Formats: sequence, structure tokens, C-alpha cells
Amino acid sequence: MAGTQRYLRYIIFALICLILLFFISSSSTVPTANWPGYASENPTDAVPSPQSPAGQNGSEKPATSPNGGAKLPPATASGDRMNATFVTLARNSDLWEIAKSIRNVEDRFNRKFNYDWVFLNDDDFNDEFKKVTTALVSGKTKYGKIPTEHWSFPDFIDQDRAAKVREEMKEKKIIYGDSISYRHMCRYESGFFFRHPLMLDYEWYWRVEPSIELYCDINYDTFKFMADNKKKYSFVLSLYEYVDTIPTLWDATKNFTKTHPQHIVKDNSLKFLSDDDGENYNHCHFWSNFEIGNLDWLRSDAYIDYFNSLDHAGGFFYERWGDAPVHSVAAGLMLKKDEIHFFNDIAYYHVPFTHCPTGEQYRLDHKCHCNPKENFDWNGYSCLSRYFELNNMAKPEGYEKEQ
Ligand SMILES: Nc1nc2c(ncn2[C@@H]2O[C@H](COP(=O)(O)OP(=O)(O)O)[C@@H](O)[C@H]2O)c(=O)[nH]1
Ligand SMILES: *[C@@H]1O[C@H](CO)[C@@H](O)[C@H](O)[C@H]1NC(C)=O
Ligand SMILES: *[C@@H]1O[C@H](CO)[C@@H](O)[C@H](O)[C@H]1NC(C)=O
Ligand SMILES: *[C@@H]1O[C@H](CO)[C@@H](O)[C@H](O)[C@H]1NC(C)=O
Ligand SMILES: [Mg+2]
Repeated sequence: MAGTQRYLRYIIFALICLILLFFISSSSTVPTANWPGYASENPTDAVPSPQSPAGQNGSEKPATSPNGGAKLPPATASGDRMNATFVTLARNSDLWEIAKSIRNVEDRFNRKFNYDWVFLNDDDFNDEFKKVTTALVSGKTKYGKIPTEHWSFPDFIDQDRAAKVREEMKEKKIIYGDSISYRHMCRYESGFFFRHPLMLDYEWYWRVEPSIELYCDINYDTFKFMADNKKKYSFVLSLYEYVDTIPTLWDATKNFTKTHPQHIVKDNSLKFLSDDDGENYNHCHFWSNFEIGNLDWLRSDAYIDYFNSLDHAGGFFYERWGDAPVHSVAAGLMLKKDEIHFFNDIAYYHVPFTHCPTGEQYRLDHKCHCNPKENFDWNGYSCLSRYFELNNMAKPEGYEKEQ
């Protein structure tokens, strides 16, 4: 009997132990035991801190090994900075799309150079816009309001005629055809952004729009490249303009060249713009949502005279002249052809076109992530071939496969 009782006591004891164990292990509120001896006296046994990935012994292998680490460019480029800034025209509602663009530009280029960024708006920027963009830009940020006289109808414009044109263009379903603000925007980018007080502090600009992408690392100072090589204007994409938006732009241009022949430069790029020695415009233009250029050129008498002449012709409101053909015709006639640069190495997207550099080795070396099949350069609607021919440039190997 005593044997069975002892036997039972063992079983009950074991059961209680099991139940207790179950509660201890399943309850998340039970504090974990602070086991003595867990924290090692020896600091080298501790988890390595991020500051010393290689541990105490300098010859040990680091915890991570960069892919060809020695070839990585330094985080910040050495040397002097140019007198240059990024510039963006935007509305408060563009915040998250411009944030994306900034992040692209910073990651691929500006984190190494820390150039300033000027934001311009016809309205006041709100605090959220300023806070977010300032946090993203590695250089100084500046915010400017556009004066009303640069974003309104000049007094020589017939408002009724302009309103009628908008109606007609709306019916013809011309993109932005009925928009007043788009016209102010095009006129502002054509004639005023470079004269904004905030822009007077700089000699070079790089224009950035919302929703763009950069696809390759840019490891050198593009502004310095422009200066060292005597460039004044640059592009990455070029194409034919929508004819219905500029029916009389070339007529107005010819009027200007007649009255201001002194502004037309000898070794120019007329051949890029015209197939019949200037009689007609072939509608080729550099796509101005990307530009790196010289502000002093835009502020020159030649450019200002051209803009004023176009402004008085009225086409910003009686048609829907874009700043891209305006900048392009000006650069094509008033700059020497070797003052215009094609930035093949700036891989770029603005809806709906992509510039993805031709040549696999280049793309690999610069960590590009664009799909070469999407490259627009050698497409029939692109004007890049013309530019290459005019400048006697050899097309890159493999371009035929991208036509
Ligand atoms: N402040 C301001 N910026 C504008 C306005 N309309 C367009 N923009 C800016 O002007 C640039 C061109 O406009 P976008 O809509 O991208 O034209 P698209 O590229 O021709 O389709 C962008 O940087 C826009 O943020 C406007 O009414 N006010
Ligand atoms: C450090 O690494 C070297 C080379 O692997 C080795 O010979 C040496 O013993 C190590 N020293 C310590 C303290 O671990
Ligand atoms: C930058 O360029 C502007 C415009 O050319 C000029 O007025 C200004 O003095 C320059 N600033 C510096 C620091 O060179
Ligand atoms: C060009 O000049 C002629 C003659 O002054 C004028 O009739 C015509 O309207 C002008 N064209 C444009 C587009 O301004
Ligand atoms: Mg755009």
C-alpha cells in the first residue's frame, strides 16, 4: 500500500511540475530570467557594433564585403563646386511626384555634390512642401514666388481671341489646348525663370520636373563638364513637336532673324531644325523637361530679344507654344553647334519617353537599371539621328538593333 501511495505522490508531483512548466513557457507576460553570466565580461564576445564591423583584429574579414569595393566612388566628390543650382517649377500638389524626382537625382548624382535647389511657384509654397523637399535635398533649398506680371496675360494680348483659341483647341482635343495655366507655365519657362531673383545668384541650372527618373550613376560634375567644354545648353531626349501647338512659331522666328540678324551665329544648328535651309521648321526640338544650361546665356540680349519678339507675336496665348521648341530654336540659331551637348550618360525618363544609353558595358559600369529595349534614341520619332549627323558624330555600336 505504502508503495502505491508513494507512486501516486510522484505522479501528482510530476503533473504539477508539467502544468507549471506549461504556464511559464506559454505566458508572454512572464518576465524572462536574467540569467547570470549571460553578459560576457569579455567585450569581444558581444555582438559587433556597426562602428567596428571588422571586430578587434584589424586583419579579420569585415562582416560584409562590397562588390569590388575599391572601385566604388567616394560618397562625396572632392574639388570645388560650380556656381550652379537645380531648379524646379511646381505646385504644392506636385509634392510627392517632385519628392520622387529629387530622391532619384540625389541618389544618382547630388549626394556626391550637394548643389542647391531652387523651387518656384505662382502660389506660396506651403510648410509641408518646404519641409519634405528640404529634408530630401543635400544642398540648400530656396523657395520663390513668381511675380504676377510673369504669370499673367500681357496687356497686348487680346483676351477674347485667346479664349476663342482655347475653345477651338479643346474641340480638337489638343493636349493642354484649353489650359490657361499651362500657357503661363510655358511662357514662364521660356522667358522668366532665369530672371527670378533667386536664380540671379547662379550661372548654371539643371531643370528637374516631377515624376522623372534617373537610371545610371553620374560620378562627375556635369556643371563643370559644361564649363570646361564651353557648353551652354544640353539635352537627353529630342523629338518632333505637335504641329498644332506651334503653327506660326517658325514665321515668328523668321521675322526675328530678319530684324535681329546680329544674333544669329555662324556655325549654328539650323540643320537640326530645318531640312530646307530655314524655309520651314521640321519640328525637331530638345525636350526641355530636362535641361542643364547656362543662365547667363538665357539672360543675354540675344535670347531676351528673341523671347520678347515671340511674346509680342502672341503665340503663347493665340497658339500654345511650348518652352521646349522656344529654347531649342534659340539654341539652334544663337549658339554654335559645339555649344550644345547631348548627355548620353544621363539615363532619363519623363513620361512617356526613356533615354537608356546604348552599349551594355557602359550600363553595367554605371549601375544603370533602365531596360535598353525602352531606349527612344533611335526610334523614328526621335531627332537624335539628325543631331548626330549634323555634328558628324558616330552612332554607338549596336544602335541599329534599337531602331
Ligand atoms: N507652380 C506651377 N507649376 C506648374 C503649373 N503647371 C505646370 N507646372 C510645372 O511645370 C512643369 C511642367 O508641367 P507638366 O505638368 O510636367 O507638363 P508636361 O511635362 O508638359 O506634361 C512641371 O515642373 C510642373 O510642376 C502651374 O500651374 N503652377
Ligand atoms: C589576427 O589575425 C591574424 C591573421 O589571421 C592572426 O595571425 C592573429 O592571431 C589574430 N589575432 C587575434 C588576436 O585574433
Ligand atoms: C554666380 O553667378 C552669378 C551670375 O553670373 C553671379 O552674379 C555671381 O556673382 C556668381 N557667384 C559666384 C560666387 O561666383
Ligand atoms: C511676321 O511679320 C509679318 C510682317 O510684319 C506679320 O504680318 C506677321 O504676322 C508676322 N508673323 C508672326 C508669326 O508674328
Ligand atoms: Mg512634366
